[in-house]
Amino acid sequence: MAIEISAFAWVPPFASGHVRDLRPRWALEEAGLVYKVRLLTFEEKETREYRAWQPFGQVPAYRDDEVRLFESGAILLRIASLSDTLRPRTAQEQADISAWLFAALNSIEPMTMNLTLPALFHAGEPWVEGFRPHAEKLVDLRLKSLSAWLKDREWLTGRFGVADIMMATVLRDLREEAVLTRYPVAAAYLERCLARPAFRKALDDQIADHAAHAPAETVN
Ligand SMILES: N[C@@H](CCC(=O)N[C@@H](CS)C(=O)NCC(=O)O)C(=O)O
Repeated sequence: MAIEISAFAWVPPFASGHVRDLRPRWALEEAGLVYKVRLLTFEEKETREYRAWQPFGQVPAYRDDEVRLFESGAILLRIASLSDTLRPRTAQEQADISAWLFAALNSIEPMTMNLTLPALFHAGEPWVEGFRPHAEKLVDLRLKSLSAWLKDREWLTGRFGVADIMMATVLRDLREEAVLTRYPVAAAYLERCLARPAFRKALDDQIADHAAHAPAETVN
């Protein structure tokens, strides 16, 4: 199976290590599947050819011998289906993995982005500080529920899988936020996920790709 994913050749330093191709990279490393990374410039993501693969001009996109698709959640489910270690073994396990993967994307990520993006992209604008307590309260509510679920569990479903990869990449953006320290169960779960060698490899590879393609003016 010839697997290829897309990623950006370079992003500014604040984003390096956080771009969403980290998700399929991590899943493919867990699965032990061989894959290629197609590195794109910002101009290439606008081309007709790339938009036919990823209609929004975003990364990641994915293809193998049988399918091509986009959206990191859909990609992780495809990778799981190809992997002896990540593949669900029962209908209920498949349902649990889908439910938790969508929960990470749809019930938690919008809240975490509300909290982190204003400070990143609107720093200094007058509305940001006023919005922050509201955003933090919504994250707080979600972390409370997640912590209750994880209390006596090592992973979201019976064993480590792509739902955990998705949840960990979402929660990771809260690592600098005080709100996570109020939820030690969720924080410990996150660190458990990030301690996996496959995460480290995916992270190092993404950062190395960006470093290798940094524009000359950004290199000291
Ligand atoms: N829902 C998409 C989001 C992908 C996404 O936001 N990718 C960002 C990088 S992390 C991107 O390509 N941004 C460039 C753009 O939107 O033009 C997914 O999960 O795959």
